[in-house]
Amino acid sequence: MDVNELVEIRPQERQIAWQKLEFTAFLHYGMNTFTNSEWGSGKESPSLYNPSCLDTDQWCEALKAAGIRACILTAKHHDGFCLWNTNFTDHSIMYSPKPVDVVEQLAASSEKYGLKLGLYLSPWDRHESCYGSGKPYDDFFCGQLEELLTRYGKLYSLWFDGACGEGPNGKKQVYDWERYYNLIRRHQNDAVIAISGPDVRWIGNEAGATRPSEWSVVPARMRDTGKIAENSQKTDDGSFRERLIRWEDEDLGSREALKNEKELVWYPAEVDVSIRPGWFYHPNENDKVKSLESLLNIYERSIGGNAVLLLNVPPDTEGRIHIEDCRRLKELGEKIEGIFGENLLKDVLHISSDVEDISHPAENILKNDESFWQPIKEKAKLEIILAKKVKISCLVIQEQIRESQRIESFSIYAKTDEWQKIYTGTTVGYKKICRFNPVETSGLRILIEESRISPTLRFAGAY
Ligand code: FUL
Repeated sequence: MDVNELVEIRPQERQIAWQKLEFTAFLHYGMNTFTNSEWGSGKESPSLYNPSCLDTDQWCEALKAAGIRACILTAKHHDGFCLWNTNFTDHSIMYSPKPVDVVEQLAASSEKYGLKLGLYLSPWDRHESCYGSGKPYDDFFCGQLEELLTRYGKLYSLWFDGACGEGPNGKKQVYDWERYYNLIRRHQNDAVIAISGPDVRWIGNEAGATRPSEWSVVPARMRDTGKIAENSQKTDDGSFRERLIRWEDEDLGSREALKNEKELVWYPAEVDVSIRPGWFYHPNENDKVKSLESLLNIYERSIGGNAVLLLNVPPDTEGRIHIEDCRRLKELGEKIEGIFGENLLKDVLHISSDVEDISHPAENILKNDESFWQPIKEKAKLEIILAKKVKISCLVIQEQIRESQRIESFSIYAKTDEWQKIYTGTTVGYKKICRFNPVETSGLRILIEESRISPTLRFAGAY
């Protein structure tokens, strides 16, 4: 693959809008919440679903406190129990003691709180009798999907799990993915289709592990739904949630990795990880909510590692987010605000670069808009001189991904008595959070050492 072809691979508008959300939440809630399990059999009675004080406003409030901008609800998990008033099955909330449409409630709450809404609809359905029969199940699934796509306003993501097993009759369904995708594009063209879908790539583990070099330009074969299913969870096994990135999946997008590929795509990564050990709420995990330190670390490595963070926060049997999770989310939000609330690159005396291009000058990186710096050279240096010294331990940089992903390696220097190297990195992409030992500096240099033709930077911030 020639380098000119690499930079021709660019994101769709829906992928850019999704990436800009940065911090999003998963809400695993449903029958499993009430049976204290992770995977239901599909044989559970709807009478078991009975939240005592369902409050989706409270969910949104808890998420907002952390700075989360969107949420994805499990409208139907593998057990087939539906959280909305569907016409296609009576295995739903409508036949439970609490016949309240949760999708409708959450759609209203998320609108009220300014959160985007996405839905998880498990293709694998352990309850539905036509599962595994081919077209009849595809009709059933598309019917459900269409209800979700047309009744609850604008959706930002449709999330299809790779997990797939046999149905109640022992048969396995061969999904008509193209038909599902067409239906989504028809009704919700701005929504991304995630995981078993063409727009958003699963990072490949559920433990919050990330790659040091995360590329959004990857081989088209990564979208193969068969492969995605193969790598997904196959049994209800807690150890799967702890598995990290396998070494053979470490490098998906370097020039070396792509050199023999025939077709490439823009397929950016999403990190899905739970705030607790399980995806669903379990009372015995109330003291196992991840620490602030661990969450902040995941936040910085994922969002600051060219990925979107999808942090799972499971509502409990009352139908509320548990107080422990609420506390942690609030602490996390305060911490993030404390770190990233004020960009210390405000009093800039002088900004310059060694290769100037008048249409994309260096000062564009100080504006928080779509404009960008772009030297017409693979290697380039950008220098920022500050009016007074600042103490910093972090630099955030962003490429203009509309121009593809180009930076392959870079270094950062701080001006103490002399210029001192404080960081070396590889990919940047949508956002890179570069952490280093605290340093007092009156200037910064960003050296782009390797890039694809001509790199871009649209933002730099020091904290
Ligand atoms: C997995 C599922 O099997 C889990 O239950 C959970 O929904 C997770 C996000 O995806 O594949």
